[in-house]
Amino acid sequence: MRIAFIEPAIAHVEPLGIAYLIQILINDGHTVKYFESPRKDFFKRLKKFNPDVLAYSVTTGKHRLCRTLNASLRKKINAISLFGGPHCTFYPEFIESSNLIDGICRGEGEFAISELLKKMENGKKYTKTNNWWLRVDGKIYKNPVRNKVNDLDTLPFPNRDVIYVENKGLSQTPIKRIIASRGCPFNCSYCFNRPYNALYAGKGKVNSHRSPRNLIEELKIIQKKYPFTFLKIVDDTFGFNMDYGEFAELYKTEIGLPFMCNVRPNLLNEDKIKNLKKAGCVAVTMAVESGNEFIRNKILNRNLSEEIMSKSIITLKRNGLKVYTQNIIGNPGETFEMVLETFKFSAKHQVDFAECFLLTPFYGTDIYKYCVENKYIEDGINIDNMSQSIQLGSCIKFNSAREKKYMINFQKFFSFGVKHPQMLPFIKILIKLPPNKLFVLFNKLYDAWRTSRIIKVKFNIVNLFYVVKMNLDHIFSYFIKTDHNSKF
Ligand code: B12
Ligand code: SF4
Repeated sequence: MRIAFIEPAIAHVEPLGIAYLIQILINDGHTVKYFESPRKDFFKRLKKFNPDVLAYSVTTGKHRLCRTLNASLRKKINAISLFGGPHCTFYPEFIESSNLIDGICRGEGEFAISELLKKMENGKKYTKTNNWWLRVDGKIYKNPVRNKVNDLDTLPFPNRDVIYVENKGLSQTPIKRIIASRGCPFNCSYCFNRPYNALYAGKGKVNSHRSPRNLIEELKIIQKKYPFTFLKIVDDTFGFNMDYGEFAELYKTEIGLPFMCNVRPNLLNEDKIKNLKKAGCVAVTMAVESGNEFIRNKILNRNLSEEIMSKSIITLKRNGLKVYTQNIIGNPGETFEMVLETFKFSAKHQVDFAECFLLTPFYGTDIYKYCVENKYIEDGINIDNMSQSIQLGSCIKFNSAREKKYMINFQKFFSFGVKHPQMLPFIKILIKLPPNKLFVLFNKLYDAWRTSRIIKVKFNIVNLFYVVKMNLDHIFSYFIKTDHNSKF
């Protein structure tokens, strides 16, 4: 069959989920292409490809763009439409929102899409295919999820080649990303992992890790084929079940490139940090989320003390690693004074970069239920019109419109303020102004500039051209009329 993966934006980060599916489908003998709809001649090229299947990978917020795009494509293309990704996993009822959605995949997609298309191709009955909610002859069939892939080494490596044909910027950027593990056992209320684990209860390991050897083999292929001078390991928590020792040995000798990854403070100790450093890790991202004990542990359910977070940051820095913190402000019941505690935590520890997001209670998460039960979500906002943005606005109700304005604006100056705490009085004046696109632009440009100062990635002139272009396209997508400007 001919399968077209459609992305309604210009990706600035490899869509690894799609890349995994592409390779599985190619192995099954299908012809697969990846298209980004804002690109030149998108429709002409898609039509020429003549797909049997239009496939979309969907997060909450992006679902609207994908659904609209699908509806217009289906007017002219005779194909079926399959959707997957986090939005579908947690809200399979999405299938009911358009009769041009033929299938919704919940959870891991590799074997789900492979089995479905094999059945379709061979003219077999396919209404009972695990992971899928399927629309057949106007009726919707709902199937449970199959067992999780427990041994990730059995999966083929994600196919980047097909993605890079469409998006040259991604191929040219020397920063490449991999996913080394899947799953996380913690229960943070705002994260998809708790409902994900509930969906898969009794159907496989909560957390699986690829072997260090398997990771190295994928990296060697990337190194051989593409510009590659810096690695980002995008797992939610890298090395949940490993001490990094074997990985460090192999990575240092066989790859030898600087990298960064996400860590959780309570899983770190001095030995693990030394192994990370030995491997070539130059920076880690550590979620702090809130400096206020009540918000952090009661509302966000982080189950982390301030002491353990401080200790981890100090040990990481002592071992020469740069530290990025991630912070969430605008939580239900949060006041601006509490937000300042979050700010002060990162400023006190002089972290290298403090990313800040506005809470978005995604459907299916515990915080979503909490917000609904306690009426914290703005009237008129629902799963279908909720924005995907965790950086622009907020759908949370606060004590006053003024407080909400402060939260939205403060997020734009958070990283700058942490680096320059002496500017806090000035920031406190600026946040009294109405939220505006200039603040958004400042935030985007400052963050891009600051991160480029912390991590020195080697670029040649060609790489640099493509990377700057790709990131500018991404930043300016916030300023043209896109779904980013939808309701908050
Ligand atoms: C890396 C990452 C990013 C990267 C790259 C995203 C990308 N396009 O791949 C960046 C930084 C760009 C990013 C941005 C955002 N992200 Co993000 N991101 C992640 C992260 C940490 C890893 C994604 C990944 O590679 N997973 C590994 C692959 C193998 O899994 P997968 O992508 O889910 O794909 C599998 C299945 O979902 C399924 N599948 C996926 N697509 C399809 C399609 C079909 C047809 C089928 C059959 C199956 C299928 O099969 C795949 C293979 O098993 C996840 C958390 C996580 N651990 O998954 C959050 C996550 C996906 N992100 C999330 C969010 C909220 C966002 C943002 C909206 C935040 C923002 N406003 O800035 C944006 C939206 C980006 C977008 N346009 O979609 C949420 C989504 C929640 C939701 N309900 O939608 C997640 C789940 C984290 C969370 N908060 O809980 N993200
Ligand atoms: S530790 Fe991170 S990935 Fe794990 S549940 Fe919490 S927020 Fe999600």
